[in-house]
Amino acid sequence: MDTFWGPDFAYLEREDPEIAHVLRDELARQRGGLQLIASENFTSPAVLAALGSTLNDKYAEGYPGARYYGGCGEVDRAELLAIDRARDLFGAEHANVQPHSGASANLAAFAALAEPGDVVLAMELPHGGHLTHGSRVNFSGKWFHPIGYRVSPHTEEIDYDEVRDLALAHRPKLIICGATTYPRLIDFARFREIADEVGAYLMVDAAHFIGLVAGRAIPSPVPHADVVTCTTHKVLRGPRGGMILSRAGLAQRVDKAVFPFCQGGPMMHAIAAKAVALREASGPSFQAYAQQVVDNARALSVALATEGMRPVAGGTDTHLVLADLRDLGVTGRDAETRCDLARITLNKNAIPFDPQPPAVASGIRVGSPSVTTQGMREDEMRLVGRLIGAAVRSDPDTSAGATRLADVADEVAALTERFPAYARQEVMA
Ligand code: DSN
Repeated sequence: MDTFWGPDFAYLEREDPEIAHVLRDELARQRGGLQLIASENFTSPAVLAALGSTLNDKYAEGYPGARYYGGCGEVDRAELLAIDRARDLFGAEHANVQPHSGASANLAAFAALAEPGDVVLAMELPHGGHLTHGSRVNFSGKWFHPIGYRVSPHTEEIDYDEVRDLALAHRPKLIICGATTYPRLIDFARFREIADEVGAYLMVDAAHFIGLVAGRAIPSPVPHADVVTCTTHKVLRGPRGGMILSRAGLAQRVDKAVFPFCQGGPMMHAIAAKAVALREASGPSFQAYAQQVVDNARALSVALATEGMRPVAGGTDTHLVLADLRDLGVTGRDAETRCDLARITLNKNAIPFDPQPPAVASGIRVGSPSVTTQGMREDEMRLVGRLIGAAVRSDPDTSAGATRLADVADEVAALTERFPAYARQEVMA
């Protein structure tokens, strides 16, 4: 008897060759290029197995032991394991593992901690924040009253005195720290002091760096925050999804905000996969991985600087580098396109006080989580920096540039062959 009905690629190929083709091509793309999007990673076969399982089929609105459907005994066990593992790994009093994404987790955190119209103090999007931190095109900016803080024009780091001044002037209900494009450490204790001074809740959006916290490579926000929201698919290397950690006193409010306020049925296959990833992240090998992610990002930052791409904020303490390309006279948009032609996947990104609109941007953001999962180290980062520099300087509309981009693509292929993604054949034949 089957004990597990797992991903069967041959079956999919027979049933739906068109979609099977897409899956095959995506695997080839991931294997054949450098994946430097700072928010991506390669999940393990065990995580993918849990995702591709029959837990997908189960409706389980509610929480373990208190569901609105029968037959939830098995999925309850998965969710309880995920909750226990999250609490243990992060030393959190409470964990909710149901948010479908980081944005859903943030919506629920707002719902738990604030009312529409309340003042929320958070980092502005062009300075490294997130859409859900008060952007006018998002619920957070439409339903709440956002006040934005910026990085200092001198250091390109958070100016904590400015944050305090804004907090004292605007008396926010909620203060948010945590960013998508901020390469330096955040002083959570300082944010806690400011929040206490004005009687605000402190929410840390740890989506980008929670994996580094899990791996003990950077300090944890958990002791300082009322609520920590995060994703599970970035450095943490789990399934696409979200999670909320909180103080015990906020547990009920957080749980009710996730379900029934923001979401209906939880994705039990994703929750099982979160449990798998949290277990993987709790061992010493993940700590070594997380430290290597930071070491690699630092090496990449130095290599990009050597190529004339100025690291914003002077470098990095985390998994990502934001590089200013203005000295090369190339926009972020052109750099992204050129790198793509050389099989280097990264994203254009606004730099602080960017003179360009976001769709053009003056910078690129690069991250080390995926290449570190492939086993690359500092030597390879120096090579990757050189390849990015060569690609960014090559204009594909000239024959010399097109030739150079093809040469870089060959060098990328040689590198990824030495450090293959998904080398183990059990993922897909
Ligand atoms: N889209 C994510 C990122 O790339 O940073 C944040 O939501």
